[in-house]
Amino acid sequence: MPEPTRIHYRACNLCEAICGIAVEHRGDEILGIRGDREDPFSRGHVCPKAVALQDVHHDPDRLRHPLRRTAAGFERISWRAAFDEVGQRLAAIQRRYGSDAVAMYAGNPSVHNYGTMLFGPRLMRALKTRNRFSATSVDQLPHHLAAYLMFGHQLLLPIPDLDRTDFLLILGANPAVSNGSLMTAPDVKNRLKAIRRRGGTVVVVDPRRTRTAALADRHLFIRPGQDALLLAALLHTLFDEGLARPGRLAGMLDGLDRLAELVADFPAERVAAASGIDAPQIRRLARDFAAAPAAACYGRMGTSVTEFGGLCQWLINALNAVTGNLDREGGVMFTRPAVDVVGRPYGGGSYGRWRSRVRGLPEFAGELPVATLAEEILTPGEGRIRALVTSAGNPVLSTPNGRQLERALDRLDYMVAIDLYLNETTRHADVILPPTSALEHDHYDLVFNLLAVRNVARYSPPMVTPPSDARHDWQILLELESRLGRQGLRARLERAILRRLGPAGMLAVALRTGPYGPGWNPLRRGLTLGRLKKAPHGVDLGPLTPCLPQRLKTPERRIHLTPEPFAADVRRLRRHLERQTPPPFVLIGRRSVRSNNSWLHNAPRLMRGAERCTLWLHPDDAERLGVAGGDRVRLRSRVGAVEAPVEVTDRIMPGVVSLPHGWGHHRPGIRLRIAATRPGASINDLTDERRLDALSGNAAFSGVPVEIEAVVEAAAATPPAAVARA
Ligand SMILES: Nc1nc2c(c(=O)[nH]1)N[C@H]1C(S)=C(S)[C@@H](COP(=O)(O)OP(=O)(O)OC[C@H]3O[C@@H](n4cnc5c(=O)[nH]c(N)nc54)[C@H](O)[C@@H]3O)O[C@H]1N2
Ligand SMILES: Nc1nc2c(c(=O)[nH]1)N[C@H]1C(S)=C(S)[C@@H](COP(=O)(O)OP(=O)(O)OC[C@H]3O[C@@H](n4cnc5c(=O)[nH]c(N)nc54)[C@H](O)[C@@H]3O)O[C@H]1N2
Ligand code: SF4
Ligand SMILES: [Mo]
Repeated sequence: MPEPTRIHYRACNLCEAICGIAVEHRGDEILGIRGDREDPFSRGHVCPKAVALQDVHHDPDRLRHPLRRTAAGFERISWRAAFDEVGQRLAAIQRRYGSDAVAMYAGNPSVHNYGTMLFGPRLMRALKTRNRFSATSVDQLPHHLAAYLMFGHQLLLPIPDLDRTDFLLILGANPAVSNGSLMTAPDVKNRLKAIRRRGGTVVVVDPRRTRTAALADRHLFIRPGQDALLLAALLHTLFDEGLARPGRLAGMLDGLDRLAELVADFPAERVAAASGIDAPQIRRLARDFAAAPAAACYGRMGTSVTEFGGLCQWLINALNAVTGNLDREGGVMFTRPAVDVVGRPYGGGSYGRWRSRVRGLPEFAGELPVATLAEEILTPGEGRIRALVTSAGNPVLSTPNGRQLERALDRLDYMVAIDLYLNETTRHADVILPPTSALEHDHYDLVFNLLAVRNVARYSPPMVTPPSDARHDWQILLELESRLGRQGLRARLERAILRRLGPAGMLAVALRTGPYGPGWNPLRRGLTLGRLKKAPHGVDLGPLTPCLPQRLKTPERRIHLTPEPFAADVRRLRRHLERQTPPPFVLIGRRSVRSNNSWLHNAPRLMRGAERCTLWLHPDDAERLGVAGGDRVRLRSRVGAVEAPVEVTDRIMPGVVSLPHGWGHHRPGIRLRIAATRPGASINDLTDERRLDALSGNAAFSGVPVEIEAVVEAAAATPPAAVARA
């Protein structure tokens, strides 16, 4: 008898918007994916990427068995053989060279998979290595640093109260394309439009006129990497014009006067030239922000991945606090998720407890900046990294100077990758351990419920049962931990219990003991996993509510407005302002609605249409270089060179060029047949591992100086993809 057609409701886990989706399927075969109209949070919204869940699940290139590299290429091996080999090789390297000889890198999909979230950190700890890395240090690390130093916990991240704000100032974020980040807000475009519909204002500051800018009242072009100057000038204006009014926060703030002193050198008139925004515009922006009944300043990637990422996130928090908009309805607020990781006694953060061996970069929350990974492998001496575990990451395409990292990976004694694909990074591994696809496991948004503009909760069961010889990420991680971690009776018992509980059992306990749970009292009602299972469209737990000072994790429950590391770093910003000699061209990135970092380019439906890996160039610059749309140019930075076709557009500032990240699928030996047909070039063959936010160690992708030249006809014989500098 043919299987009946069913509708399976779940959360899309591809990006931070966590849209509810309805998957029509017959057994394992997916017939269609649409938005779940009954989801109270996402209200039927989906983006073009949702279908990738289907494409990835059915992708013939997706790995379904462990692979081992041999001289003749990768061969299939059993799970047992794979685990045995990995366990023995990593243990032997640690015995011989010490724990730090094995490094681990966790990529972005880790945070979209609660099994990985619960078991990945355990493996990291079991390895007892100081060489832990993740995509955090090419992304939101400055946000965590600011939260840790100002509010006492790295995850106390202020979230814009999007649905109630009267004034939204967006710096370096493009939610209309990214669907929001550190601001989980499905259907974000309509939420942005609603601000203006109710009489509010949206201002976007970006070196590109983005799709988000198109939805705003005002768009200001800014020179890449200069947001810290703009923010300092906004605060300066507030103090200068008597507009600093923290309101009910006044009694919880430490350092208001100090803040005024620190921004004293940055009047709007002084930063105008460097930022590219004239002084009256800056002053007007500060006044409008201060005058709004409730306002939220929100800065994301464009502010975070700069040389002053830490200062930016600090100044953004300060701007919100000084105007009384922190912890205010319609301002920026803290969430109260059903599984409250902030309430736990551990994991609050740490800073600078140790430094990286080669460059002395600071640890944050137990991790080192990934921009230093390659040199930690390549630089000889005691403490050199000799083996690497990657989990859900593609650092060859996603971290600065990917070419250098490729060279480094070839120098490792051993590498293991937990990944769905044989790609630019995992091709360097000795063993690849592929987990189940998203539809084969259950799902709960441990991270994004913490970052959502409303308190919500939703549990998604697996849609299909995985094949009997498949392994989930958490099972792979736990198996490795059991071979590499402590071996005492207690440790073994704990792992045996966790193996039985799995992520769902752990979730059940966390929900029961969480802020909405009944605890262990059988008579009390409250949010349990059982109740979530009966609510396939999710449960709405209400809007964000003020929670300060109770929720602060600083010793005296006070807000530190001027933590010393930031105060000291202002000196660097001052020097930067004095030393402005802009290079002829600076490079920034770009995201596309139909990409997801590096890993959805094998989804056939997302790859249709025009070439996307193009270089955006302003018409004046195109004329100066003598190139037109479709011509190829060569870009050169300190670390390398790539070629790309030009797209001429006035949606970018003169002197600024933009190339998307996540491309460069021309590398030999990968198994991504669709991606390889349109490989594009990797922007991270140009980005520079030495350009960092010196304070946090976050990569400074934005504003990389580049030289550009037209590719002359004769050069057409060279391969169309990227060419590394010798
Ligand atoms: N120049 C430049 N570089 C950037 C950025 C930029 O804007 N500009 N953005 C940065 C940002 S914000 C981020 S987050 C990073 C991302 O950096 P990474 O996380 O290193 O890269 P991704 O492209 O997300 O690669 C994810 C990998 O995980 C695999 N994968 C997908 N799902 C799963 C799963 O469920 N389990 C396992 N085990 N594997 C899975 C995919 O096959 C892929 O290999 O890139 C950063 N790099
Ligand atoms: N479709 C799609 N969605 C995604 C992703 C994806 O790859 N594709 N990736 C996901 C991930 S991992 C993340 S972290 C989020 C990121 O989410 P966002 O931060 O919203 O996304 P970006 O497109 O990186 O937006 C950064 C913006 O900053 C601008 N910018 C660059 N330099 C500067 C600068 O110096 N100053 C200012 N003010 N602006 C600058 C860029 O032009 C860009 O518009 O998106 C997530 N969602
Ligand atoms: S916006 Fe994000 S969560 Fe929503 S459907 Fe698209 S990829 Fe999935
Ligand atoms: Mo990210």
